[in-house]
Amino acid sequence: MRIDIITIFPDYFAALDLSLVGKARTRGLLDVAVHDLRGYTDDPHRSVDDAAYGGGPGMVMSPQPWGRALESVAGGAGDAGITAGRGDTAGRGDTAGRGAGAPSAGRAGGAHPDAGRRPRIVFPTPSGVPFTQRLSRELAEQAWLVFCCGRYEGIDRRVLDAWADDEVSLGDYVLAGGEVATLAIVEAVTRLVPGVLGNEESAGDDSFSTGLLEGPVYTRPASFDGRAVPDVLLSGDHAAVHRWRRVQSLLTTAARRPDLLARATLSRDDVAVLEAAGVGVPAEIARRMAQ
Ligand code: 6GU
Repeated sequence: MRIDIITIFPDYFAALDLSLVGKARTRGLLDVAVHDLRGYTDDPHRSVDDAAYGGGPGMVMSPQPWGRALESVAGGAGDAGITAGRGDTAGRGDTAGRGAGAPSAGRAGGAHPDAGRRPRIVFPTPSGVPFTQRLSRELAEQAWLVFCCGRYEGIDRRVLDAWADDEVSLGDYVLAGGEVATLAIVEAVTRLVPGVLGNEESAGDDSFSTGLLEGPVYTRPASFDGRAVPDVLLSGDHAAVHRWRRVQSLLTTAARRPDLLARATLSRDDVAVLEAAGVGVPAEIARRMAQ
């Protein structure tokens, strides 16, 4: 997978040298390039923002540096000023008629194998749609992602209209910019790329892949500070361990994210566990169970 990141703070992305992502880069599974937006300015002050039309506090990121950066990084993937937004009409995966994406400066090895293909272009923003494990899985199937990190009050709308495939938010709070959000999204996506995690199975049990939160986990020692590991985990009874984990998952989800329970696929046993725990089973589930 190829990942390009456009930002005014390239240093944030030093973290991508570490851990799983760093290892995957070394092993050639990921090709990450970070581009400084100020490198695409044409004034001596290398300015990237200006006052908002219509007034109000805060600055807006100017369209010209973004246009130049995206033209350079993503090639002919923009709509070149055509009226409809890319997200509305541009066919995903449609590469026909789009210019070859020029490999970015500084990328080793000359022409990239993905040059000429169309990237999926993501703008993290608190005004975006929620970033979920489902979207993470979808992005993990792409050969090429471009992340555009906004700052200040946001990026001039015309840049997004021309280039954005996805505008995504991490949650209902406001970060100072898209950099930390991009790091989070890159980590969530790349660990789903085959070969990156190393242990392909562990992604399958994660919170959200089952629609429920994961319950607690334990390792040695069996007693720590007077706190014992639940007996069942030491029993060697795999079926009992499996049942216990499902119960913990249900109870954790009921306590912390009851909204997820309403959408999860629950068995009759699951519903019985929740009722025995005195958890109100969502009406929608109870209705489905009654059928
Ligand atoms: Cl994606 N960006 C910013 N700036 N703030 C956020 C966010 C994204 N998601 C939640 N808060």
